[in-house]
Amino acid sequence: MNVIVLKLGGSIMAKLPESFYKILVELKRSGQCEPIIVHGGGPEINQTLKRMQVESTFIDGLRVTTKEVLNVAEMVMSGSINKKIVTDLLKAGTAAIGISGVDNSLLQTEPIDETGKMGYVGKVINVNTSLLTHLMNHGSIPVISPIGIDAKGQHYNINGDIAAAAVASAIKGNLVLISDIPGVMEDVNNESIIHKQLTETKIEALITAGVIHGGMIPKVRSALQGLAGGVEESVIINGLSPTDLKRYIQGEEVGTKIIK
Ligand code: X2W
Repeated sequence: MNVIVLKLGGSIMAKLPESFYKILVELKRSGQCEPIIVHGGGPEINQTLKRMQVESTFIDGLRVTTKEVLNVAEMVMSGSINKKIVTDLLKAGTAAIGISGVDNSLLQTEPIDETGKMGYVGKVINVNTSLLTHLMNHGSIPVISPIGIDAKGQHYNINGDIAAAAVASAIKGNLVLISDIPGVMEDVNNESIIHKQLTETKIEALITAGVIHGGMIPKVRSALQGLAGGVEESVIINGLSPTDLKRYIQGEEVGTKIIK
């Protein structure tokens, strides 16, 4: 089974053209890939917290998660965002089932940081892949909200890129991080080039040089984490050009491939 784990971040979801889901469904229907979607929702969580006048802070790109913030993250991601993606997939003509990492303990989680300074932020220690295989065998695309659960039943907020890398590692699929740019870009002699392949050493050098910055940092780090965890291939591609997804699945060189 050619499983691909697609990560859709909150900022790209609002901009994705309808044809993105249509092309994905066509690729699934023709047996070219078996997709699993893991989503985020950072901007939507920010908006809701702002409306509720709850402050939130980030440490190293991760949201410090109090009980109140956790409730909002779960409500927003496992509720409206998850069901919006399921609806878009149904409209594109496929069966899709939205779940969170809590359902059947899909994402078994532990606190990411023992000192407690991050609050309820989790790291994935195990993925219940049998649930995913079951859903795919029934012809459905699993759509996963990155909320995890520990052995005692406590829920955790997990960064979407980290959750996607854990799912891809566990299911031995390819990790496809959908972005709103064509890949990792750099200005060379006044020309914008796309890095077609990046190794860990090159990535660290580009981060130090400030070429890779902001939201691209957790993306490339998750891609590397995925590779370390057994993912065959990690790639960053442009969701705004849906044919890029098709070209990637069909073996063409698109976006930025992250290799060991
Ligand atoms: C993220 C989960 C959402 C996310 C948060 O609360 O924002 C942590 O930082 P994007 O849209 O993929 O960035 N969780 C722990 O990852 O959303």
